[in-house]
Amino acid sequence: MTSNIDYIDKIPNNVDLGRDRVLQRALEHWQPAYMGWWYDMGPNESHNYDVYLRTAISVDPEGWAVFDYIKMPQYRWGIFLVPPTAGREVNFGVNKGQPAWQDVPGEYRSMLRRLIVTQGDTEPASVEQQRMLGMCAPSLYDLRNIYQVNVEEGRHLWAMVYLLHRYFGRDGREEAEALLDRRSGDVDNPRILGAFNEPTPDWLAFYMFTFFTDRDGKFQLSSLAESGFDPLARTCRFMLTEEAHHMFVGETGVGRIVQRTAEVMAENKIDDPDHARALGVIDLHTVQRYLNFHYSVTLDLFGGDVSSNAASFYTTGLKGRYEETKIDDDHVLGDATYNVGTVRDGRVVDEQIAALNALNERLRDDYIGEVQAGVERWNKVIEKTGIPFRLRLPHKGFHRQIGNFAGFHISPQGDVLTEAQWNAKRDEWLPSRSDYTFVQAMMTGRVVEPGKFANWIAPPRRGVHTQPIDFEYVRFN
Ligand code: BYC
Repeated sequence: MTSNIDYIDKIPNNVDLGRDRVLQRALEHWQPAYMGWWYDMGPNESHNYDVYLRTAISVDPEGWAVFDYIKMPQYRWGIFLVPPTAGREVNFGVNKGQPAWQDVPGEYRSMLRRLIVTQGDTEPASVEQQRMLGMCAPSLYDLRNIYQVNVEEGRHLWAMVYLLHRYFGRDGREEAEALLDRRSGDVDNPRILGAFNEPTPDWLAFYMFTFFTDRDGKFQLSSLAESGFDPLARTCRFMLTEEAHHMFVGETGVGRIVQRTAEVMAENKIDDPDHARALGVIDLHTVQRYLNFHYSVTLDLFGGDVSSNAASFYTTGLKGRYEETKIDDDHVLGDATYNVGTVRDGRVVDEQIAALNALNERLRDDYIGEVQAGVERWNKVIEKTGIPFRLRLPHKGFHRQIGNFAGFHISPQGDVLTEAQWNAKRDEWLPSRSDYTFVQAMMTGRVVEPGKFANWIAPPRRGVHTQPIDFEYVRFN
């Protein structure tokens, strides 16, 4: 690879890249590999499009969201940490009260690296999962939004790779390379966490993913933003500003789909949601099945309900709870307890365990609270049209592969069933092959006329940034 390109100039940053020769050399190797990955695994056939994107060129209010047309391979994937807080301390665990670490504490090195690698692995995975969706976008507005999400996931990968290169030496560089080698869904070299190996085959799945799974991103990043390892905390804080937009895309995307369906049902005086399909919209039962799938797969991302890993991450001060510093307790959790669900004698029951071992479950519960509020907002959209249907979150134990509920067959209502009973209902509860076929058949071509939307989705309330809805968000050249 040629190394006479000035990568440092091309990479907006507030980490003084230009002064760090070791880091520069590492990035000179990694950057071309990243671009190779983007050309192979980034959004399909998009490299020559001009896309109206926001780019972060600094962390201050004027610089973190600069809008302009850009070709995605020329997007300036920058490295940003929020400014340091003077006197910041480790705020929890056995090291509570020590100055926050500016370098990797030697005894926690491998644990910390593993957290950063796991976080980093999800970012390119999501781009890979979504790479074909541009071909069937419901509008230029939505096409631009998915591309925005994709370039920012790319930037989030950069954020983790910066930490690996800057703080972990040779094994950090190896891990950074491996992040570009694994592939979502690959049998031999898959992504690390389950949900990131599932396909995202259509736009309903994409919106569900950005609503549910990106929100796991928010809660995990928030916990890492509490880390005693200050560079990680500061990196994650900046990533969270971008994550908010991804969840917005998901929430409004599903919201616009249910709005369109419910409006068409109301106009045509249809009571039975199953009859909506004939009118070219996605029936609400199918939306519910997608919801059940993405919610349950995302709940697994929080890890086991009882986890000694999570206890170690916390005790050492590497990964906190959601909004750790706002919680009013001792931040050590020596004697505290927490309730986790489990199956006993064929029923779901609560079991009290040491709070330290239940930190994954606690974060999952924080997440569920926020997700529930979003589902209620979707239901308000349906309610306004007068259609009586309501979306629901299934029971926490439904369709779980990780944790106490894994291996059991639990209905959306929380009943423990036999495998045969569960299988008999499977297609009522989760998207079936025919649901996917139906949804994908609706999304065969993309809508490219500015201001036009596919029949199955309502237009958004407003455009991007200061632009109107019929703005030419993508130019195909
Ligand atoms: N799939 O002790 P346990 C985002 C493994 S999303 C497969 O309960 P732990 C984004 C686990 O690794 C946020 N394997 O787990 C969203 C462990 O393996 P080992 C990503 C799983 O460690 C959208 C074993 O099972 N960030 O940013 O307490 C688009 C025992 O598990 C899974 C993070 O996740 C699974 N679902 O918790 C783009 C933060 N769950 O040790 C981006 C960093 C568990 O036996 N990661 N396992 O080999 C962590 O904090 C933790 O690794 C986890 C797991 C919370 C994920």
